[in-house]
Amino acid sequence: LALLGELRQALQDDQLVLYYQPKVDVTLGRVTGAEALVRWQHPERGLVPPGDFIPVAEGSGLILPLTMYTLEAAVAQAKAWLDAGQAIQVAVNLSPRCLVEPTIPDQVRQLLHRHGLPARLLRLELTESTVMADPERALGALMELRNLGVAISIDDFGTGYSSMSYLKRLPVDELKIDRSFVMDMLAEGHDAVLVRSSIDLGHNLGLAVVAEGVEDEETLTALRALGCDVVQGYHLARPMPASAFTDWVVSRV
Ligand code: G
Ligand code: G
Ligand code: NA
Ligand code: MN
Repeated sequence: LALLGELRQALQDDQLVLYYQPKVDVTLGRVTGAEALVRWQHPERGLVPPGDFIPVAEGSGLILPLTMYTLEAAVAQAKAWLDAGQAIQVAVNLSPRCLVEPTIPDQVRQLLHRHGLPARLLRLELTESTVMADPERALGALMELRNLGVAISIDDFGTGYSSMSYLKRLPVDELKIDRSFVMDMLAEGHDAVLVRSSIDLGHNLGLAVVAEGVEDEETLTALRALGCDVVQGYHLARPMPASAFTDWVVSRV
């Protein structure tokens, strides 16, 4: 595969860049963190979205070095923000393959140590389907990560099939409602019901609940009324380069 070879080269040539999208506290409007979203700055094709190359990396072993690359960049950025006086927690998406890779927890531990970043300023996002594909195994891996002090989210909640008994046992502290439900919640009664029950479920399990895909003020108002904790979406801000993120945070206070 030509793309795979190019992607391998891209890692060596530092062509991958992280964009950051703010996560904002619903009641106070404070920034609670930044989700790191990778893009490929391709010399000819321009900015390539992750949907065009993450699946290719996942289909090969390349997802592991790619993930270490994104983790390294995100941790370095969080440390730079911290040194500049902003404690911003960065969230990195982990592919299914990474969760079953036994060396990941130790690599994360070393990475945090090397950069001098407090573990609580790193969050790992795993989709509901990643975790529920093999919940026993996920439980073990997540325990190791959690013991480091890293925060863990269940991403794309509502798109998979969670077992309530596992959800209760998983060492996670945040549930992110998938954007497909949030985006249509004002028009689709079913989606509104799903959003509301996910918020209640999350709270009953002691988790913070994030709604992603918030695209307008009306949805934000509805989520606030439902007691949602954190929002993320184009209405707040689009994913942006680190320097723009820094400016955005500063311009809000
Ligand atoms: O940024 P965008 O909306 O195009 O992201 C599309 C998808 O790519 C999302 O599902 C997101 O979780 C995934 N993604 C973005 N960055 C990363 C990454 O660094 N690692 C993995 N595994 N997935 C990512
Ligand atoms: O799969 P994951 O939850 O990691 O997806 C994050 C993706 O959602 C990123 O690709 C990001 O660009 C996209 N995204 C973020 N906010 C919005 C939004 O308000 N609307 C839409 N349509 N996509 C969004
Ligand atoms: Na995510
Ligand atoms: Mn998601």
